[in-house]
Amino acid sequence: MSYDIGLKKVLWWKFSIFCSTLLVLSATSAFTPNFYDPIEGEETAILTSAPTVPPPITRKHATKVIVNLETKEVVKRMADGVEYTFWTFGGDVPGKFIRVREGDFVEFHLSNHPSSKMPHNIDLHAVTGQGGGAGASLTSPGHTSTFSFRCMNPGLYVYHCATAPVGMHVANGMYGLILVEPKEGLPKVDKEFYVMQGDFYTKGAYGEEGLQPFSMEKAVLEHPDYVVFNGSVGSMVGDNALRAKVGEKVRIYFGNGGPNLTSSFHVIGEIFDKVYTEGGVKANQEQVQTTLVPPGGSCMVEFGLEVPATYILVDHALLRAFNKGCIGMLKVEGPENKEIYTGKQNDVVYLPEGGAIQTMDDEVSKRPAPVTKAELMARGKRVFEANCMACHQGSGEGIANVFPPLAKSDFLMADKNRSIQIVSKGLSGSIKVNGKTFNSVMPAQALNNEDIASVLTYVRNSFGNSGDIVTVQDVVAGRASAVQPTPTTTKKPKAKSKGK
Ligand code: HEC
Ligand SMILES: [Cu+2]
Repeated sequence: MSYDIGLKKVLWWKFSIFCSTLLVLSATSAFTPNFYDPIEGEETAILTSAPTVPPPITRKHATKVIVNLETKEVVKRMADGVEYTFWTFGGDVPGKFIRVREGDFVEFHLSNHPSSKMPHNIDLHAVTGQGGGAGASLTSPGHTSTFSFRCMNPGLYVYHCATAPVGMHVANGMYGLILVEPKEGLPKVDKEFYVMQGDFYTKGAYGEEGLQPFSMEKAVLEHPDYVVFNGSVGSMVGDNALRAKVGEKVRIYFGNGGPNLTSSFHVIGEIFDKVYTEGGVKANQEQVQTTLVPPGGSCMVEFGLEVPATYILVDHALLRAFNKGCIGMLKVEGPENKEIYTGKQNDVVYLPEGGAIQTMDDEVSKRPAPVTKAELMARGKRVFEANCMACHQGSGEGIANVFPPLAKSDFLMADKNRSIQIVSKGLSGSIKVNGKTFNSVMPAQALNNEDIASVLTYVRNSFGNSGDIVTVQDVVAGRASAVQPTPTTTKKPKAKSKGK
């Protein structure tokens, strides 16, 4: 008997344990998703405009982060004299930088300004879910949409508008970056910058003034007129240059909004100590010169600054840099370190054959030699325009501190023989022209005697100068008395050297 009761009791006991286990299990999966970090508290994200980055996250737990972002269509400067109607996230291109932490639960509020002509939405590459949030966030002018997502994967992600025609919304500037910081944070650096590249397609050619409409045709052909960093030509040059100091370590969060071009991101004068390619959080390459960043992609680069210089950010597809605007600057100040970089130490005339290399072709030498002043002047003008103007400028005015003037030049007019030697043999070292010191190099000009006679007659009788003519015989005699016009003494390195 007692045995029987005992068995029943044991069975009942086992059964009840089984049931309560089930209950606990089902409760766990239904109400506490503890595969994810528990959300503690709530905060509103600080959003910043390029090149500023929100401060690093010091929080050690996941939280609910409220992001309020507004889409706005604004007319802004594309280049000097050129305006464009940019479609933006937050009023600027690129859109606001969003910084959250792995595990955070983001409540995203996308507002479309009532003045917008278009509906807009947002596809965040950091989102795990339908369309990256695109469908959930489609918002008409004057409305706000809300959706939430969990930051599952740390990384640097592009976000962009995904409203049809998507290419057009992106081409008009609708992109930005969201950084999901890994739980353990990113390595500490002294300065962080936000730089994003984009290509733009305008009806008019590069530099054509006025408010430029978007060209769908050029966008489809992938022939941009502008390729820029941070939304306009010159956004980060001169007074707007990024700034840092020698000894600092910097990180650039670099994104490419495209829509079409892949960037060959490079900083002239620096080497990336570390690159986190493709927006991942693992530095997977070191000592990198140029890194590829595709449209809709990103990377982080880190480098230490050892010497002062103006470092130039470019897309190393260099015609984009020099002809379409893709240039930025990082100005670094601090003490020189000549063990790393000396600056120019010496610059002397290089005359491999003891003088200008003669490239007189037969055609030219068969032409009748100019004799009269009119003949010398006419030929001299052509020689000047082809050979001298690039440095001494169109009216011989020169460029302050770099190229001395020929216009009203006391130096030029004082000594005819010396000027023959300067043109035929080049000139280096310190000279004084109209009271101003120049200490540079003029290369020997590969000109025949007729051209030298002509150009010197021309410059000595133009731009406010007047003197006698320089004949071919003068040139022959001057060259025969060939001594270097200024001895090619070693120049002292300039006091202040500049990086590239
Ligand atoms: C690549 C640039 C360059 C070109 C091209 C050039 N020069 Fe110069 N020139 C200079 C520089 C720099 C100096 C000053 C050199 C120095 O500081 O020692 C100079 C000096 C001179 C001077 C003496 C200073 C003065 O202003 O009177 C004369 C004369 C002169 N150049 C004439 C010419 C003529 C003529 C041509 C064309 C045939 C020419 N240069 C082409 C750069 C150039
Ligand atoms: Cu849009």
